Amino acid sequence: MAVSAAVAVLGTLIGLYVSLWAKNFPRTVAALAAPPTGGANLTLETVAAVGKKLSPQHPEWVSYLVKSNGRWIRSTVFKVPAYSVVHVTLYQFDTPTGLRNPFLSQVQGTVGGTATLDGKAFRSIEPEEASHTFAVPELGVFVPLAGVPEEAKNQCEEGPCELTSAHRTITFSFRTGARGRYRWQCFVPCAAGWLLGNGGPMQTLGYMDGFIDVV
Ligand SMILES: [Cu+2]
Repeated sequence: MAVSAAVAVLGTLIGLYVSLWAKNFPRTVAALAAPPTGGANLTLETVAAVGKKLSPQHPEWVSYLVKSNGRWIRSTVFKVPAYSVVHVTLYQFDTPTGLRNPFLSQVQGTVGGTATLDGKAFRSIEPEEASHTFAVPELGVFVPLAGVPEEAKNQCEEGPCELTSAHRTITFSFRTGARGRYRWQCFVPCAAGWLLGNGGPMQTLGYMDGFIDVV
């Protein structure tokens, strides 16, 4: 009887894992066409706490959001065209956590090998200033995102954040290649309260990592 009970409990747990977590996939958001270049525009933001509206289960989790039809959506699955240039504008509302690996504080794999931070071109930042990274390892794209200073006034407490709150603006472009699904992720251990900062939102699709569907 004890064995049957244990098997039943385990079966229920596996069922819950599949139904509540493994099948939980954010909806895909298409990047907007950028007609003169034949590419696409992707507008993202990072928030220190995603908020109840966008994540009732985990309102305090750190997250990326994407702009779709004028609204901020919690999704990390983006659709972009193949063999084109994707122009990314990223509003960063979170404060620094710092990178463990300084190699990732360099801009790599973008068009021209650079990005802009608040309107100024840059090729690297101080590793401890990083709040998040936008990285697509299979495409060689790594962009470190400098955080809002800890002492900044008017910080956004929970997402979705608007541009009236303290933020940094990062822009960069990268080229896509063949069709396929490419993983992207943050490499800053930004999951506060988790072991080594790498649990929770760093491991759950829809917060600090996702996919780029090149179609
Ligand atoms: Cu992050």
